[in-house]
Amino acid sequence: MQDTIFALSSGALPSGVAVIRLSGPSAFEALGSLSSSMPQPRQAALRVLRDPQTQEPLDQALVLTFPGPASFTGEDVVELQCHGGRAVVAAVLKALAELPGMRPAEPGEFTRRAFEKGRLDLTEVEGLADLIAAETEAQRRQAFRQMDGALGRLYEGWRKRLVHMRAMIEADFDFADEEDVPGSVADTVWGEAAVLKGEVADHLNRSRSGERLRDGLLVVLMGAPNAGKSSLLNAIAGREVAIVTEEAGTTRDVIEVHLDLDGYPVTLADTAGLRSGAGRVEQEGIRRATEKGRAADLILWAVEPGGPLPEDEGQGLPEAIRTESVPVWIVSTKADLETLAKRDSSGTMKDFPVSVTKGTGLDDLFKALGRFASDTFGSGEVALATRERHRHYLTDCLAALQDAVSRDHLPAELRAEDLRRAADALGRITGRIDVEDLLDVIFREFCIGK
Ligand SMILES: Nc1nc2c(ncn2[C@@H]2O[C@H](COP(=O)(O)OP(=O)(O)OP(=O)(O)O)[C@@H](O)[C@H]2O)c(=O)[nH]1
Ligand SMILES: [Mg+2]
Repeated sequence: MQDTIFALSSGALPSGVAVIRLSGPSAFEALGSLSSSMPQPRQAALRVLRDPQTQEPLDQALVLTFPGPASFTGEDVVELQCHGGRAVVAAVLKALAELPGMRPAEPGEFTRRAFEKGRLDLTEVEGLADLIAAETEAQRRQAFRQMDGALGRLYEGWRKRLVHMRAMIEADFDFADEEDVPGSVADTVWGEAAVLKGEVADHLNRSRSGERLRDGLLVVLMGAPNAGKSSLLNAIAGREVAIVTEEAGTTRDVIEVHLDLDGYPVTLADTAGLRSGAGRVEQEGIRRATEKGRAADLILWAVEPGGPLPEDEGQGLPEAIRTESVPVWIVSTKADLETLAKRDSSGTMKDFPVSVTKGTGLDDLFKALGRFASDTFGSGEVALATRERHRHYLTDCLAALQDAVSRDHLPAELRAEDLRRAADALGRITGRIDVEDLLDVIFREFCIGK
């Protein structure tokens, strides 16, 4: 018989209310030991919670019961809504721990039980983790959709189509000798497989944007020393995050701030100014800056009046970044100092004049960044793959479909095996198939009590 687990499921103490959750076969019995009588299922009731040994009152709480299997975990679940004092919660948790069959929950264990009882598939579990971690509106929307099963339904729908295709091929073998089977069923199947292949490929192409939404867009500030990068970072962050001095070569480490731009998550990174002939520490800073720039979704090239442009050899964007073809915008800093001529000689880059001293131009830059983010993430209406894990198995699925469709010189049995591989890859994303090794990694993301 499984242990009954319990944990504080609400946040840090002290708080107005603290929710302690119990799940497992002894959950109702435990509630019976702490309080006088059981409430109706799923109806809140006020109860005095008492120490089972001394009968001393511990707190007065709203209690709720959710009989399995129609509960979050699929087991009997009890929720105690206590007062959120540290000593109150400690006393209730201690009383629970002393009851037979009860033990504190591991991180993510409630959700893991929900998965094991088939209440959630793995994509829904991941969506739930993302929902708890969501910091911006767009992240919340994406996570909610995934927790609600949008991604799982998409993959499950594809998997069912593959199972159907295989069944059709089997049927084709069974009835091959009979006269009245029209044409070759198999031909239709390979046509369907080709259509599905196209859908998977499209979905995979968009998956980067789903992953980006989880992690945030990376915008990197680069430019020559003293161009005003750190001043810009501080102005955007609204606080003194980075050190600003008139000395060239102030910033060495990469300094990141997390921003919420129109609901989209953006990480803005300040980096060391690029120049040759720098000392050892600064050189390391420049190496880190270059590395960051290569991973960027967008580079903001800061240039003070008369400073170097991205395309300038030697002082401009390092070659290693140019080959990555990251989009670059120019931010013409210190616009208060002189009237700026348009300085992008090619005329293809956006150019934003800003003055941190006067506070001008920042709004336009903000708005453009917000548009950049919303263009990158799209409308957000479709279910997107959100993790490397999804992309990995989608790639397997696509390769298997490619084999199935292209290997038309091989017998149908072998091509049907390709379809099975494609279906299995999808099953691994939803957790229908053999993912034991992954579970610890996925559930470890959760906090205790979820
Ligand atoms: N007049 C004027 N001065 C500015 C403006 N922005 C920055 N500065 C000055 O320019 C100098 C360099 O600014 P930083 O923000 O440290 O420049 P940086 O690009 O981060 O420099 P490094 O970290 O050395 O690469 C400082 O003295 C700032 O006060 C501005 O909008 N107007
Ligand atoms: Mg700096």
